[in-house]
Amino acid sequence: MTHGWNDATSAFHPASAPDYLPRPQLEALQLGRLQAVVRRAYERVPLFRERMERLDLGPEAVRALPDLGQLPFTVKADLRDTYPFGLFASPMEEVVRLHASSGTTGKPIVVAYTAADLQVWTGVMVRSFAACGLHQGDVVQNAYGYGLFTGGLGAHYGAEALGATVIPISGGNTERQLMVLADFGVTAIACTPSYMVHLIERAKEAGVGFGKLKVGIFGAEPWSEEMRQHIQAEAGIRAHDIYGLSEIIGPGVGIECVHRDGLHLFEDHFYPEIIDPASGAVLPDGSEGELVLTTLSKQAMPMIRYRTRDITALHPEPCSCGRTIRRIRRIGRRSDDMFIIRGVNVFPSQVETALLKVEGTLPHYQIVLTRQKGLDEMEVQVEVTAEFFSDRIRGLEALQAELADAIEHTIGLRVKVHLVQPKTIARSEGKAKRVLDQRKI
Ligand code: DLL
Repeated sequence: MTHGWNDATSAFHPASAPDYLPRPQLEALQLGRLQAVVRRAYERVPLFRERMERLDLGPEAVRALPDLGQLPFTVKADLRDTYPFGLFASPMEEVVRLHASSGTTGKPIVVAYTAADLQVWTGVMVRSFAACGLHQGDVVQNAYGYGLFTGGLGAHYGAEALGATVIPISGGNTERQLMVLADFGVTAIACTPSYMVHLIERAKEAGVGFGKLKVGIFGAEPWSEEMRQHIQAEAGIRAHDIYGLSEIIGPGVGIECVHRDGLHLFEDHFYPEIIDPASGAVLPDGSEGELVLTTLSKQAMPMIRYRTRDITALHPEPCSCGRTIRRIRRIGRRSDDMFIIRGVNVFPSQVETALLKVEGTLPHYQIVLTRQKGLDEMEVQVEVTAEFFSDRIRGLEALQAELADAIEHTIGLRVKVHLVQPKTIARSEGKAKRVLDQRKI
């Protein structure tokens, strides 16, 4: 039997041990943690307590893992409705970090970590990097954005704790990224897959190579198998898919091992269920549905049955890497209307909120998503009012800038705004349409 750490294809790091626990031992650990986290949420977070009381349930209702299925779901709107700190289960003086991610309206959702939560996060990121075959001696260029986004700091702490050398370059400034990649002996890069495709394009144009790069850790947005093949062939590396979400911890909820046949979920900290998005019923392993996650060890912001909206399936079959933690299929789509541009989550409703703040436009708009040179672009077409159109042609540019400012203020991205004549946007086609380029990557 292989335990992974003897397996030449997979680097073992002592922190990876929970990946290989025998199932009964893992399930006993999960149950103990689940009971504790449900109690903590019930005792400290009014929203959880009220919802459970409404169903006549107390924390003692969880006697076995499947009992979790009786508990109410948590959704993104719950974070928005309790903005900013309403779901915290720790007093502020125990919270050592805050991050934020876009919500469905103008306000972001806020997530919190205690010192122990940061250790859990660092631990799952160490296990993620180790699963990609990285170890001390590797040089990691961390091109996920640093700041309120969880990608940058999450990957940073994990790579450092692994013992690797971290280059905290953050996102953007492609010329400098390419220079650092070649000159600093970088062996692994962490960024969004769309940014990697962009780096490949620019490297080609500049006639530069990827030096010692051997591994890429790509996530924060959906990407296809074709895109993986493209990246691997063009950059000469092994591309791994990493999954995570702010509400649960950030990056490091799951990752592909070297076999890259599904993402191993760090089940000792995040308990997965797959549900039918319409009825909410729990589905058996192997069925496609929405991923629901419960944090088993988070203190500052426990999440009970959080509906991720991400569509996948849970695979219990053992993996040839020896890990006993289950895998999920790669995520290609969501059950809601959120889309992701350059790693930033965007809801059409946020764009609408921004547009409605500006006079001279109608509530008719369309978001056009394109992919050029591997980078996702977003353009917003906005219909102007008839009066505005006839009276103030001169003012159109100012209006365009005002709308771009309003959107940037709301979603944190500068996008193109295109004004169109009254009555030209189809009323029935939905708010967002995706126009992919020919290369289908
Ligand atoms: O994107 C955390 C992250 C950072 C993951 C860096 C991986 C790497 P949020 O900004 O809260 O957190 O966005 C979470 O992004 O619900 C998915 O819809 C999507 N997503 C994240 N990773 C993947 C992936 C970070 N590997 C939302 N494949 C999630 C597909 C992904 N979608």
